[in-house]
Amino acid sequence: AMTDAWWKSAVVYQIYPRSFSDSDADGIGDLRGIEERLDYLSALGVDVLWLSPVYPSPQDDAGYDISDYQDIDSTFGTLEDFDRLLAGVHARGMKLIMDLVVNHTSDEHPWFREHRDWYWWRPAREGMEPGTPGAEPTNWRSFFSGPTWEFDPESGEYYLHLFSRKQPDLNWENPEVRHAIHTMMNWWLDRGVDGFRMDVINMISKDTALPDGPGGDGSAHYLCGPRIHEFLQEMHREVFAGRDRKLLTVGEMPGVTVEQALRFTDPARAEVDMVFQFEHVGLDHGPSKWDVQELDLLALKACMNRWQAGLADVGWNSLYWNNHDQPRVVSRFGDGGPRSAKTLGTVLHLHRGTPYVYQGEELGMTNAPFASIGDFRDIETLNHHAEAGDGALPALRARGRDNARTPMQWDASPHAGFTTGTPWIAVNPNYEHINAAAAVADPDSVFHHYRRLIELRHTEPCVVHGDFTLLMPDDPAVYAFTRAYEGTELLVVANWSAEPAALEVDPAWLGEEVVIETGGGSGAATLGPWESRVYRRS
Ligand code: TEU
Repeated sequence: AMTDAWWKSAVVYQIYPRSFSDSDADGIGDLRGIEERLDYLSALGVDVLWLSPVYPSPQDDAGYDISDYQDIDSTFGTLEDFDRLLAGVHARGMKLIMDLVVNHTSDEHPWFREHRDWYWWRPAREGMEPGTPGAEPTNWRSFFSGPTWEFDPESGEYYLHLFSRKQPDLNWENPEVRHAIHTMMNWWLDRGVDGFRMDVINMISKDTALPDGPGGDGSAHYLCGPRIHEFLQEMHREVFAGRDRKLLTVGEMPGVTVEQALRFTDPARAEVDMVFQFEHVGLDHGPSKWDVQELDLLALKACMNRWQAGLADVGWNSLYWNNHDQPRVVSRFGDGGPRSAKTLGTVLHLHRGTPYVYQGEELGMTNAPFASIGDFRDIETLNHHAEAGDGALPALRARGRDNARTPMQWDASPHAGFTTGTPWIAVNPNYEHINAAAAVADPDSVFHHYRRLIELRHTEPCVVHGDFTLLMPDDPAVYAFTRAYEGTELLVVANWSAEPAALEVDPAWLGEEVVIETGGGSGAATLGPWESRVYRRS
């Protein structure tokens, strides 16, 4: 069986390769560029690297539309480059997990032409003229705007795509599909890869009747569908069970609930080690992510508390604020400045679960100032703009996925040292003061704060195993909680606001050792704006 639970004390760093580091001046990050930065990642102290997709792809959805699962897109390099990178990662005692995107392939994958029954094909709706609006087999809407069915004039039928029309959904009901995926996964594990982040993996089981959904929302018929646990348990048997080395699997599961996550991550069920849930990153928008709203800290504290309590005894949490789909948390939940970046990091990393650091989060990288629609690159954003027009620009700027995809800011040289060519997307102009070189040189930087948080997780068992108890649950500005394990207690207090805040905790704590802090306080019982502290007593 897999060597259990090593990942409970691990920290994962997500690399978005196209924006990380460009070694050949084509303006796009690549594998050799990552290899050149391994010492930086090692210095930060992370244990696992998660690479967003680097497989051959037409890049319709930035590589999440794969046309060959067992090669490297020439933009990023070659399989030899990959093997050298993997060796470099392992030589530094780190692990590398790949992004597994198997709910759908690219429409340019040979499978789409060779195996019609590996996908979802349906005739037009009863009594409707094929190819006319409204004739789609279901009323489901795509994550990228428009219907989830693309008409194929040649066959007179439609194929299903929950995402872009160039991302046809695989039909997991077909055992040939499942076998082909397992074979591919084993090929990567045999190559030395240490596991997978599984893209929208809770969408692979659909209600085969493909019924309509309320107002076009078909999600009840494709999220955590009837055979999802069966498929994941079969995958575990066919791919992971026989291997006796430290592996990590994390399932990305939009819409997953605590109760469902308990089943997915219960080790006795042998499905996945942890999941990415989306409740906390859904609290500051309406039914659509473009309905921008302010975060209510009380709702966030209640949500995180529910996930901590729900998986306290069985199962395991992932912990994230950022990824390549989310706006930069320091701009979204913080005030854009370094102290709030440190405090958001402290709050997240002191929860019980495995933390994920997204490239640049450790520098306090911020959302970018997209002046016009021409500055954006992401299909989700461009399709929404095509529907909603320039009136949507403020929402696109606040919540567009490109905020996370501007180039990693390495130093104050042109293009932030990301490339000596022309970057595929503009570098954030604030790179002159927010960059890795400056951060590594400044002991008070966000980088060193994250390094200390990671070091604390590696040295303090209470961070990994400690029971979580939320304090001051009704305080609208202070996020406070304790962790307790085998006689050691930690108290985390954070002022999630721009105003000083009174600290209503047992005063005995205020004389205890402070293990990590941001500074900026105005006295023991008062937290300064965005100030946080972690006390320890045993
Ligand atoms: O994202 C899953 C997903 O649902 C996202 O579309 C997310 O909910 C949305 O973007 C929030 O704004 C995964 C990948 O992370 C994403 O990059 C891909 O576009 C998507 O699946 C399809 O592969």
